[in-house]
Amino acid sequence: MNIGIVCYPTFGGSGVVATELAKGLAERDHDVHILSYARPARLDTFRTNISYHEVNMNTYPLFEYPPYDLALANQMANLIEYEKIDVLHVHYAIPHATSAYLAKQILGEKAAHVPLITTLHGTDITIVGSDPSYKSVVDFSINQSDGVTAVSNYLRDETYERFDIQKDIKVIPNFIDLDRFKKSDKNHFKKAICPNDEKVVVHVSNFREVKRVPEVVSVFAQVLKHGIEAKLLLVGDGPDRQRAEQRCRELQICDKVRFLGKQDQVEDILSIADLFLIPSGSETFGLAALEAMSCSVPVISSDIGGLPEVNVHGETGYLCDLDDIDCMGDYAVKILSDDDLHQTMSQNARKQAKKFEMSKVITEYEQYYKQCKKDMAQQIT
Ligand code: GMT
Repeated sequence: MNIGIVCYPTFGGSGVVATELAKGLAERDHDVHILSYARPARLDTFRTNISYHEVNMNTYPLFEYPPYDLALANQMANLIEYEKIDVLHVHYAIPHATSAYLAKQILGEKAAHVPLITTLHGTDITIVGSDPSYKSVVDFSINQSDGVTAVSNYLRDETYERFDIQKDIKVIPNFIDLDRFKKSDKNHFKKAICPNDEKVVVHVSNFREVKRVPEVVSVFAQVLKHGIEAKLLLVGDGPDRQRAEQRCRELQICDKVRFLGKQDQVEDILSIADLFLIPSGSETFGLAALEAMSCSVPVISSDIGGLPEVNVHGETGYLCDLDDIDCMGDYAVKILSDDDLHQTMSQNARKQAKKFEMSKVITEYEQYYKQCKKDMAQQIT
């Protein structure tokens, strides 16, 4: 198949899922065209059957806000007309699903055989998409898609709850490359970071408010309070970094906390981790948790959104009520001070990650593309 994939170029979340899907499809001999405003972080090396198309936006003195969605629609229409794509798959509804609808309208009959598939990822539904300033457009664009998928059961249910959706939403979960994300020997790194063989607690995110990074620091402080020698590695960057640094200063634990910034090889850091913390206020799936689990790292998360579909309480780690720092601190101490429990949970984490194995999920997407194409062909005749 000749597949168009539209995504954000981000280091995490939907950008990663879309790019890894593109790479997986290309390995199966599909031709893939990726459309984004910058080269996606995970599109690292040249591949013969992946073409990257950067969305070109002409600025003009009148535009205080250059209309990205229009430039995107224009380029999508070109992709359909000149690259002859069979399927247009957009990741994150805003504005991708809307631009895709417009592209198809522009082409009319010429695009009638090309299904528009929208994958809902998270805040496009739960936060920004539900905001009154976007809600009607999101509702409309989802309903105009020929196929709709969501990355968790929670997100599917939440979409039906918040919007007036007439379409079937198929759940296709996020996935993991088990060969890349596995525990490997990084002893030199561990020695450099933890010369006294301290335990390693890790958090990875884009440091937005919803990720609760200062709370990660507070949970970690409880670990130290219980006399456990440990280091906290914070991976990523974003708006809440300063608040997290401030929390370290308030708790006087800055010497135990390392801010590593954005990193490409997260699996190397996860390889030396003993525990992963993800106390998010909203999380439709929690890809970062899955990456940790695939590296055999137990997870402590908040009990919200799609996280319980990934992290199983008492098996792969623990789930606590939102913002219950004491609960997370107690469980962190429990895991880090009991070697047998830690080993069992590490093994369970890897086992659970295997349920989200990449090739299985890519096959689900391939089958869904075929199904949507078939349905469209029937509609036309
Ligand atoms: O909102 C974000 O953090 C970004 C967003 C995205 O679409 O890039 O992340 C969401 O999608 C990820 C991939 O499907 C999920 O693993 C995240 O849980 C989800 N984030 C939130 O719901 C906050």
